[in-house]
Order: sequence, then structure tokens, then C-alpha cells
Amino acid sequence: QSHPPHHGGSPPVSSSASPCRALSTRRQLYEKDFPVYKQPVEVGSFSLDGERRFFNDARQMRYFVKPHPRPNFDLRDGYKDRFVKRDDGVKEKLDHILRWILANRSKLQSSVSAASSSQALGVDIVTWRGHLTKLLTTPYETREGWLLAATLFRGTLYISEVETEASRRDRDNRTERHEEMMYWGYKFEQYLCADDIKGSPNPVGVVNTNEAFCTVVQTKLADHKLLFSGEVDCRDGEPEAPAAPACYIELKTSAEICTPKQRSNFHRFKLLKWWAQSFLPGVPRIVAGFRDPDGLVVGTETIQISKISHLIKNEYNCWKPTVCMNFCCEFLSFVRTVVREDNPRVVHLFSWDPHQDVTYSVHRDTTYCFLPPWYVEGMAS
Ligand code: 0WD
Ligand code: CA
Repeated sequence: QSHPPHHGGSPPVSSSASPCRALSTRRQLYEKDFPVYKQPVEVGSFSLDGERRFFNDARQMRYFVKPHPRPNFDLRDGYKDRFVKRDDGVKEKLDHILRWILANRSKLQSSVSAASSSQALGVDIVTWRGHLTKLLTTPYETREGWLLAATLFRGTLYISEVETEASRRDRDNRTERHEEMMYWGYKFEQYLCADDIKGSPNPVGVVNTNEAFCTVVQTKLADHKLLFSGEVDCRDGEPEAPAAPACYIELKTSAEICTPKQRSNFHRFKLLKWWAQSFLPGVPRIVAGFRDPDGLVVGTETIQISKISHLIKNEYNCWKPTVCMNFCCEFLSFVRTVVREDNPRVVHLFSWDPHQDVTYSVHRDTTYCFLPPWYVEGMAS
């Protein structure tokens, strides 16, 4: 079952002496058995406050409050006068995760066995969940490429995204309509979330996108031990709710579905992204708000992540979870084969554009370096 991936049209250039220079993203290569993916375990969490300051606790956790079946949420409300927007020109890289690791090192290391003592943390990969989501959806992505920087430090690979030129251009050229629609998702969260377990949502409050609650989970994809963090919208506050991450709920908005074509597109494109994002950390459900073009939420629906693969089965030429997971797994193997030098000053930059192979370049002592001195020094002491 383990056919090594080919390389586009060109002959494979793989040998044990010189690792592959490229990795194919062709879907057919990844139509294999679903790889082993262990149930993700929450090993901690952290919060970012309204000024984007890090706290090693769950102070930004919010509680889900079930909406009326026919709500009338106005997602445009407050955009002009009650919105504090995070500066997305500030690149935080892995900094928040690294701060969490330094503060919780003993918890992680206590589980490091003697056999893996060459690893300071007992994990193979550290990254954001969002980066893994991009990898999962790569075999089906036709529009946006990516750049992922990788550094091997004390036996662990750190993977951090680098903004592409195209993404930078898009960010600089957003229309006013697009800017406003980006707010709608956060406004929806405000309508459904309370700050306290017995509290109610406060739709007249300020929406501040600096605030975040992030879970840190550990899991295993085939032979890759992963530690990653992802932002969580809210949790089920009922006393009978399961432990994290199974109590978490992802909130989403999407355009109202009126035609069979719209339903098909929703299944083929949007559900792929929604599935990948929540499957990774073991978040079991999404509460989706469907909105009209004026930003009025006309209905909500709960979507179980475990049922998404059945929902899409009738779509022609649809995405497959196994392709997503196998590609991600092969990419991580590829990175681990390529990156051999254990050095925080070396970055291998993996690059992908739609309809191309993944390739890489090596950078020493450049601005691509992303492990900060405080982390490198903190790990040494
Ligand atoms: O600097 C960067 N290139 C990135 C930074 C890219 C992705 C994430 N981040 C950081 C931010 O610090 C953010 O707080 O990661 C955190 C979220 O991490 P994640 O969970 O790994 O990211 P992802 O799964 O892509 O997004 C989860 C949520 C989004 O919700 P929706 O429903 O839209 O998928 O995190 C939010 C957003 O609400 N989010 C961000 N918030 C602030 N800055 C960012 C961002 N760059 N990206 C996503
Ligand atoms: Ca969300």
C-alpha cells in the first residue's frame, strides 16, 4: 500500500543518498488507506487578550449559547463603531506556541521516554493547526499556493508559514465589501458566545479580533508525533459535556444555499476546509450560520465532523479525507528527510503553487529564521 509519490511528469530523483527534490501533489497518488491518526489529546491551552498579550491560561474561553432556530442576527451591526481589528501585518510566526512550550516544558518532558531523549520535547513536529489545514487541502487547492518554513531544533521540526507575494497583494487590495465580510464571522461568534458559563451573549459589546483562546493538542499521524495549537471559538458549557477537545464547537458563517449548484459547491469546497480544520484537533461539531447578502443570518445548522464524509459521498468528483491525510503525512515525511541539520539558524523553505510539485530552498542566517533567541536560549537552560 505504500507507493512512493512520483514527481509530476519528470522521473523520480529519489535515493537514500540524496533525498527527493520535489513532492507531487497529484490526488491519485494519495488514494490509499486512511493513515493512523490518533485521537488528539489536549495538553494545555493559552489566551491572547484584547491587546494580543499572551496568558498561560484559559481566560479567553467562551461558552456556547444555543441560538433561536430562526435567528435574526445582523452581522453588519457594529462594523463601523464597535470593532477593534487585529493588525494582520504583524507576523507572529510560532511565537505564542513557543511561549506556551517554555512555560509548560516540564509537562511535555515528563512524557519523554529514555529512547527518544535526543529530542528535547518528545515530539517530531510543532506548528499551528492552520498550517496543517493548508496541507490537508493542498491536493484540492487550485487557487492559492503556500510557503512553509521549517527548522530542526533539538530533534523537533518547527513549521511556520511565510506570507506569499500573492497573499500579500490580496491583503493590500481587499475591497471595502471584503473587509466588512471578514468581520461577519467574528460578529456571528459574538451572537452565540458568552464570557461566563451561566452568562448570555452581549451583541452590543465590542468585537476585538486580537482576543483568542487556543488549545494545544498532541497526536500522532502515522509515525509523526505532532504538537500543534489552534484557535477555538467556544465550548459546550453543559455539565454533561465531554472533556476537551470534544466539548469544543467551531462557529462558521456561509452564504445561504438556494440552488442545487450552491449546495454542490458548498459540499465540494467549503466543507473540505471546514472538515480539515476541525478534524485535526478533534473538534466534533460546527455550528454554521447561513446569511443573506445583507449579512442577516436566516438559519443555523449543527454539522457533525464525523458525518461530513457521508454528506459529500453523492457529489461527483469530490474530495476525499484519505487523500488529504495521506498527502499531509507524506509532506511531513518529505520535510523530515530533507531537513537534517539541527540548527535554529537554518531554514528550509518549502514552496508550493497550484498544479506544481512542492519544492524547497535552503537559507542560513536570513530573515526567514523564525525561532527567536529567547526561545533558543530558554530551551538551552
Ligand atoms: O501569521 C500567520 N500567518 C498566522 C497566524 C496564520 C494562521 C494563524 N495564525 C495565528 C494567530 O495567532 C491566530 O490567533 O494562529 C491563531 C489561530 O491559529 P489556527 O487555529 O492555527 O488558525 P486557523 O485554523 O487558520 O484559524 C482559526 C481561527 C479563524 O477562524 P475561522 O472560523 O475564520 O477559520 O483563527 C482566526 C480566525 O478566527 N485566525 C486568526 N486570527 C488572528 N490572526 C488568524 C490570524 N492571522 N488566522 C486565523
Ligand atoms: Ca470560526
